[in-house]
Amino acid sequence: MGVVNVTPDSFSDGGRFLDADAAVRHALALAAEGADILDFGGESTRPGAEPVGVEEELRRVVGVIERVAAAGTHARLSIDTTKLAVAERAVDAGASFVNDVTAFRADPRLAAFVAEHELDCCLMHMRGEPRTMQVDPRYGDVVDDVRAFLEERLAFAVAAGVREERVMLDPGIGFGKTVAHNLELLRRVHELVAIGRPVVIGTSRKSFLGRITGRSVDERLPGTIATCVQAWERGVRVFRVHDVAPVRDALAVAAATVSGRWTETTPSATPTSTTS
Ligand code: HH2
Repeated sequence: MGVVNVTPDSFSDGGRFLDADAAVRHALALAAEGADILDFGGESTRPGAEPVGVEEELRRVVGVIERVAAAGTHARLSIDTTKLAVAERAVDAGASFVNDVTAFRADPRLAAFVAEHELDCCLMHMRGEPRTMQVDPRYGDVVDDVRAFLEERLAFAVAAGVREERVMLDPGIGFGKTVAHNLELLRRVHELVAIGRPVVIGTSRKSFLGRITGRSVDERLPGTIATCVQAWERGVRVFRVHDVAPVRDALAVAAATVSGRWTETTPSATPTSTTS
């Protein structure tokens, strides 16, 4: 899942793709790198972020989704929103997947909308809301608490008519969690995989990687890859990342190493040298 943030204030790439042309180019580049899902967001959820109004969120994402859909990519188009009105317009524009970081809590009507239109969705765990979520987060056992939350939200979605096969679950790395909570969730992510739905993780460039490595936000790809490979080994199959090609390569090699099977791939661009 490649991240396309059409925002001025996202934590790692805010402002880079606010311009619609740049966002469309970026989305198509991520698809060409092998993203199977493109996740478009018009509202940052970074800690402390201020909410964005419906009109502004629509203005940022709808035209971009329309243009990417018109370009005819193989990738599914996902709308990262908590608002029904945004999901409705995004689906009209070509999206078929709803990624809701509140797991249908901000707007419970989203569940019926997803059911009615037979969309796929990702339900994520978050403690509190972005403005305050990093203020002294506490859990009993973080994995048990997140698991219970995700099971409850899955049951809510199913009761609203969403087919279980259409739901992915996400522990919400960095959403109301300390470094220790994030690491515990990753170490025991197989306990969430055991719920029986595909698990999504979004560790890409997040601050806990910077806390461990001392690296700034655009230097966290190696840390991101380490978490994706480790989570893949524990059963995670969907990775929400900013850098699609390097993560795909790392996962392809990890998968080949574990299974002993691989698909022979011919280099698309053979490096040229002026001395040979
Ligand atoms: N993380 C972010 C946003 N949406 N959705 C899911 N399912 N899982 C995540 O971990 C997740 C998410 C935050 O990352 P980003 O979109 O890069 O930043 P921002 O929220 O500042 O735009």
